[in-house]
Amino acid sequence: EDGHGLWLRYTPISQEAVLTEYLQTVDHFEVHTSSETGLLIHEELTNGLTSMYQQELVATEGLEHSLQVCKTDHSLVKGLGIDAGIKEQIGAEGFLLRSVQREGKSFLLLTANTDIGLYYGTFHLLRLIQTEQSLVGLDVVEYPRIETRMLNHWDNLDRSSERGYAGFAIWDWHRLPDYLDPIYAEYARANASIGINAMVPVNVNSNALILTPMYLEKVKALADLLRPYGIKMYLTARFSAPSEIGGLATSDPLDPGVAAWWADKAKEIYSYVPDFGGFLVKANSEGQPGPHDYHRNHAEGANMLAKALAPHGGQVIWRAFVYSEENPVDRHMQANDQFVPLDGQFDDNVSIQVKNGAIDFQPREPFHPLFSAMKETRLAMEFQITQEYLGQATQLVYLGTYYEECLDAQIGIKKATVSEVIEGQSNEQEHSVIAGVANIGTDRNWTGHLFGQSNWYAFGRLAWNPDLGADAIADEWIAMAFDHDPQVHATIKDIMMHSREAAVNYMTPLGLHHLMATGHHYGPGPWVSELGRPEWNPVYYHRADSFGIGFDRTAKGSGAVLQYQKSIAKKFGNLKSCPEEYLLWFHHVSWDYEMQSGRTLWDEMGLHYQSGVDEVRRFASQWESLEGKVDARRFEEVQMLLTIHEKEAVWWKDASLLYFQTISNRPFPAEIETPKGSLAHYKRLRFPYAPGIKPQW
Ligand code: BDP
Repeated sequence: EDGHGLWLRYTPISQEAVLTEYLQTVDHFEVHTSSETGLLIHEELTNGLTSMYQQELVATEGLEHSLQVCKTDHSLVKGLGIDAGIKEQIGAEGFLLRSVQREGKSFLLLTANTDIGLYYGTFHLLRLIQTEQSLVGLDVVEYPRIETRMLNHWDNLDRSSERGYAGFAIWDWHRLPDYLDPIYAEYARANASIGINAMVPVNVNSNALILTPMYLEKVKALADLLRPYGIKMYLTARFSAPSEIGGLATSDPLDPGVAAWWADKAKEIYSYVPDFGGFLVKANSEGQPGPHDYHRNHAEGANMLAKALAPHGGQVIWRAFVYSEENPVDRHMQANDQFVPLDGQFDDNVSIQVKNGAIDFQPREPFHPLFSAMKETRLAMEFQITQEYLGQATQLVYLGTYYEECLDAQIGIKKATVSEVIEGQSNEQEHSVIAGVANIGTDRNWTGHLFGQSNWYAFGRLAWNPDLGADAIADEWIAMAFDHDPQVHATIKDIMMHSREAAVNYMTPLGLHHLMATGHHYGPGPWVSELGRPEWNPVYYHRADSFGIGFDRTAKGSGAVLQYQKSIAKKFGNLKSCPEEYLLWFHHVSWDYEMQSGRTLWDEMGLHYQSGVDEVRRFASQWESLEGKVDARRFEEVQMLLTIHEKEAVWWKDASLLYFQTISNRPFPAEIETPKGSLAHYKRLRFPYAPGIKPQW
């Protein structure tokens, strides 16, 4: 096995009794819809069931022991007590899976209002079988809690992938529209299996060429292919496109000529892709063009595009990851400073897409204060699936726990959580959006590291239902990605569930952040201090000095903590009540500060680094115990990567602690392993061809 099959391997049922039960429940199926999606359902059920049952399905027709797949308006559904309430509840993408009886015959009914609902229900049923759960007395009502569940690909038109660690981009723009690489359909199916229903194939650092007719032909071919899988296409819109490709003298959003250009462009795009989703925009961030270039604000920019899309039902997804040219007091505060004053001013078809934290996808960040600060604006979540700051494709880090930590965070308004904000207040999920920056590339196993697949999977499952829980999702993924061996399952789960905390510990414990090396972000560089702007430098973030370490964001410091609601600001802003995991995020703390453990901060920090390393060693030896129990190729791949992982964890610990020691002037506690190299050695390391580097503009 090479990992290409993802979580859709459909391995044989491991226990005779379970198989017997399944055969007594479903030994054949009928699909009563003949659309393209209906054909996909047919194919998936045939392949999935025959592969897991290890036998052909019986050739009988008739209800007994069958699975009947049909829409809610089909005659089969009548008289089965499926009322209007359920139909309304499952909506446009949900489904009902129920054991029913008609004329004394027992069968399983899969019904939905749409073909896509049936397709999602198909994968749900197959997942139940893959994870060997009982089908007896089944009664499942499922529907997604978030309307748009999308992948953002940071892929460039030349197939390079910004922050991609799994080879090249899968989108072969050169050979589109005539050559449809089979990987597109495989991609679409994998996404549909976890409910992802939207995608942006091009980088947020955008190229206006994607909006030209030559590329729109290609976009159309891809959109046509994705449609039966329920996946809608969006594009990134370069704000300066009117001047770059439209020949206009300005791209000022308030210029009527510019607005007309975008309105025409939208009309043109819809002539190629009638169900086009809309635009994802990175504006006035890291050198990208935007409304500020014309002294207009984000709302003026976003609304101009929104008005161009509105007649066609399109959406603007405007990113809040702003990173302006002026030196801010605290980069942490920029998004709130720029967006909060605009609350309530965005058009109805605009969502503001906010990264999970205020800095930049760091191994651990408290939730972004914007989630509690804009009550009149639709806020969308942006997670990073690709592991830019979490071990790239050499470290095993399961991110389900990270996503869950953020989604479950209470924002300080009644009992509301971040996920409730994204889902939309008062349960009206219209236009709610959750996005994940994809980790998919041309590598045979899709994600570079086999376990990167679990992050793609976890993102999709949480996007469908933010309450599923990282633990349960890990169980699902392991049961489907590996064979059914309880020891294998338990071992892998233990590794996964501890992996993210381990990474936080050997990289940036206790609230440290942004300490990675320059450019490629591979490995540690806490000493970096000479980059052009203060907030590009790790020293700006850790602020270590002879007194202590950490960024004072309290009222006495930058004041960033005050961007949270009062109760949260109080908790984070007080040294005593601030959770230790965020301590150095919000406070500048003495090296000798007494931690909850009774140790000094310096000692505690060292022990965190060491425990991160120890954990990775434990993962490696746990994995060794699976030799012969996991198929050879995947076993060896992960084994080799764990060797690299261990080296990198040691590197992070050694380089960071040696550097901080030059400032703290304190000895390492006894438990700390002697560093392998010198600080000078670590400072000299260079990686000119590390993957995923951002293109220069
Ligand atoms: C940072 C990445 C950079 C992205 C930027 C963004 O380093 O490559 O362009 O985020 O989200 O994390 O726009």
